[in-house]
Amino acid sequence: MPVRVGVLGVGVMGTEHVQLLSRVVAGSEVSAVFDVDQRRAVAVAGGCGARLFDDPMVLVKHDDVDAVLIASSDETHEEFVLACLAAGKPVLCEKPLAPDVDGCVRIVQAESDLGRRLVSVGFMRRFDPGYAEVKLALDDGSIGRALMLHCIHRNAVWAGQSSAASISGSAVHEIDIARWLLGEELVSVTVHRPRASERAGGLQDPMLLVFCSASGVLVDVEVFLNAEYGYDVRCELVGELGTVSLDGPSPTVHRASGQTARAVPADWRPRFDVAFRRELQAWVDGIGTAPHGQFASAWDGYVAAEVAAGSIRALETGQPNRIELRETPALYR
Ligand code: ISE
Repeated sequence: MPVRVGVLGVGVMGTEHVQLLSRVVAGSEVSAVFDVDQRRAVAVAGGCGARLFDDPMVLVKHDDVDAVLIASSDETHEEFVLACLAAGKPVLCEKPLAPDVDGCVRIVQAESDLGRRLVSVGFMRRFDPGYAEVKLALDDGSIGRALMLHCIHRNAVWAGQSSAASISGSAVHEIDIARWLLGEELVSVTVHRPRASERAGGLQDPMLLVFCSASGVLVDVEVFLNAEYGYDVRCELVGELGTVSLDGPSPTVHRASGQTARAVPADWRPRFDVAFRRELQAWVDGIGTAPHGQFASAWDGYVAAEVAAGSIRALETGQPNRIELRETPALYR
């Protein structure tokens, strides 16, 4: 029997997930779809043979839904994840787990009270083959102890609401991947504000976030969301014996007319295509058994939100900020 997935929200990411779950991932089908935009929901449900729901809470509880994928707008995430926990159903929630730290804490509390792990957060970079190799080079000792991590996060265009939103929506991926790669927490942050691009509509773009990890590794992150030329994510981990870095922005090199060229993807979907496939396959494979250890848990979702909130404070005050985390509940230790 395939795992029957109900999808809440079929905008850009939800539609992408529906296509992968119904056509690419082995052992899954999309059985139910909800979206606030009925026309969009009808089109997506029709394309994959799913049943259409006009109430997300009815979808979550329905017997034809074994697991739920949340790709709706950020402000709905907490309510939907809590409903999945109440129904005892595995849930994969796109980042952010909740729009603010308190919402994440409520989810962590609800899952802890339940006493079993059902929540995974869609930090898909953990399933990217390039990042996996960076992690392996650190874990197998070949580059020695980590000293510095240099990260770049560029979007082609971004019409965001605020400079803070570029931290909570984009830099948050760097926060999660830095914790995952280094296997330790980020304990302080400073945010530098260079001259802003005139194309950034008054937002602070670019910005440079500098974190320090618990053991003293320095992590610098350039976030530049109106970089114009394409979607470009880079990462180099510097160790005592060598360095390891992502080779990007795309895997293929063209040589013609006396030039060497690599295409730059337009956005994160082609860049992380393999990661999304592997993430969804791992999630489907883990349903009914234990969640795959590579997934960000609800606790990781909380920590990412807490570090992002600390970074936003550092952006606003211009001062270094210490990041204090709550005590890790037993379920996540
Ligand atoms: C977008 O919302 C994402 O989640 C992408 O992964 C990220 O790289 C991009 O900057 C965000 O705007």
